[in-house]
Amino acid sequence: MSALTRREFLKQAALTGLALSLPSWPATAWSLPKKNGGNPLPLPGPSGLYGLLAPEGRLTLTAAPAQGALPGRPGSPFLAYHATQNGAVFLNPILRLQRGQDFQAEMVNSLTEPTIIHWHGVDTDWRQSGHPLLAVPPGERFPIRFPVTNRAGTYWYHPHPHGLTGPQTYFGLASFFLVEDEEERALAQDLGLELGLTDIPLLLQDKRFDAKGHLVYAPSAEEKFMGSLGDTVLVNGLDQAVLTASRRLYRLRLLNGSTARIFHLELTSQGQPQPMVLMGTDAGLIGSPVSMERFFLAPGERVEILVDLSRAKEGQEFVLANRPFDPMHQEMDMAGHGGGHGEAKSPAAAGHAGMGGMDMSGMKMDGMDMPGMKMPNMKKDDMKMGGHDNAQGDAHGDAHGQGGLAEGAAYPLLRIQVGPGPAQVRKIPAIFSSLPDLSAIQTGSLANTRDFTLAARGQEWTISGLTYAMHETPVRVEAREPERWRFVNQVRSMPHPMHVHGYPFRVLSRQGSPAQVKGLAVNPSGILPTDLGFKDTVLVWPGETVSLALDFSTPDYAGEQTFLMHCHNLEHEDQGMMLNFTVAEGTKS
Ligand SMILES: [Cu+2]
Repeated sequence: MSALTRREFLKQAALTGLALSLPSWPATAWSLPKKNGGNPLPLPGPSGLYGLLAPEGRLTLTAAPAQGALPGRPGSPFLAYHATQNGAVFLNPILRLQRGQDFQAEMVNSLTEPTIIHWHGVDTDWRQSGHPLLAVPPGERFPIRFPVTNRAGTYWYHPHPHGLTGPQTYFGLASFFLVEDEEERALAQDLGLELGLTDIPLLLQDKRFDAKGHLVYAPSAEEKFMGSLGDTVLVNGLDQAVLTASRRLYRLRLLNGSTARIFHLELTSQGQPQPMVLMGTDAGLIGSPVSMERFFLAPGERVEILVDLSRAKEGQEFVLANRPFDPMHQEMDMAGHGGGHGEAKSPAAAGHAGMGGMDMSGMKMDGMDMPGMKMPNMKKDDMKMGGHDNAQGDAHGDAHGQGGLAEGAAYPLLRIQVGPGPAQVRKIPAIFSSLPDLSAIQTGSLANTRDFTLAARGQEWTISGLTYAMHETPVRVEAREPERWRFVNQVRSMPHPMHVHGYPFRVLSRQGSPAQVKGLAVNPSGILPTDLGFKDTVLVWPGETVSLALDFSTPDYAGEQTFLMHCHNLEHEDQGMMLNFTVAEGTKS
């Protein structure tokens, strides 16, 4: 049995093996009727799937099958973190923590393969961060304990066993880890926001279902290289979701929990773009509000936006949608071979293709001005690309659309329907947070600069020419000082969302950005609105160099640390686009 076949076998076993030993989740609770052409958006309640759970004491999180827990998919395999508190039963609870709290839990592995929880973006000593070295075998437990020291923000948790992060996350193991602090509480009160009602976590994940409505995940070699895309986008576990809203302010906390899909989000009403006010990024509030019309959200990233519906009319509909963009899968471009991707299997699939190494952004097609845009359902043959040879890269029209949803296509994610009732007007404050000024970092001394090159080697992705070796530490941070890290993506590449464990970072600059990205920049350094806050995951486009500032003195963990940096395209991560880095002992040692 080859390693991959064996892995596939283990995965299937994980999904079925323990189903009998745990009570099956009542599927009928989620057999939701479609209403107004959509499904009511599941909002986090006091229990159940994605219920709100503020831990009191020590929590048990059991990673286990939860067949039928996915709304409207009664027979589908699913995995979830099971928890109970005060008699309430939760699956994938949205954990709600207060800064300063001592978080205590125990993970129980009731899968049939190793697992471990990564607290994504959360400050934890490396031994608590879900390093794959610490994955526990089936039937075993892992103690979790750390003080919550992060600033308030939308963090999350998901598995991190090496080679299995993609399938375990895909089959359901993921949820939010929301931290609150004084600043956050004051702001929420000011804006009249209530978590679960008007402050809504939205988990965005694309999935693929078979004819029976069962989740499937079986990426081909090509999909492991490119990332596996689903044909249905779920919001909090449900597709075609509709939120019935009041005429007031809403905060949406968007988390891209897909394995590979990048979203390019906009809000429209009656075909017109509507402003979204950026409030926070991966690791908490930004300094001041920024109005945006669109933004990219890559796997692992979070964005918090405010949507003001106080001036909307009763019955008015808003749509949170993916806006067409060039996914820039350029890994084969310019080489003239274009092999390995096969022919486009359908017109829709062609929409996933890269554009022959050319920066399509801003190009004119048939007289149309298409800034950073392509026609998702257009056959290559139909495209006339004046002045460019379109011959090469044609075989590039891969089948990533998988008969459905090309990454750069236009499609709705969530519809918001405005209900009756009086308007409640709240003023958005001019300042959200006393975020440290970026210029202080730029002018300050960055002790060291490290470059990490992102490139393909054959059918695998590498970081500075390396792939993951569990027991090797190719990157050693010897002094706990601020450093500049630069992710340098090749032109003949694809977008890689790079995630660094253990230390939040600030984005200093973007160079060589494609036009569809550059057009969003807020300053001469090329950074985007969604780069303005603290981050833990940053999307690096083909040809781009993204510079980050990391401060290895904060948090000041005790003893030498061994953290990970990796691509958060989970197929890439599982295939080894990941490195260990160590940080030398600090003052606490
Ligand atoms: Cu990647």
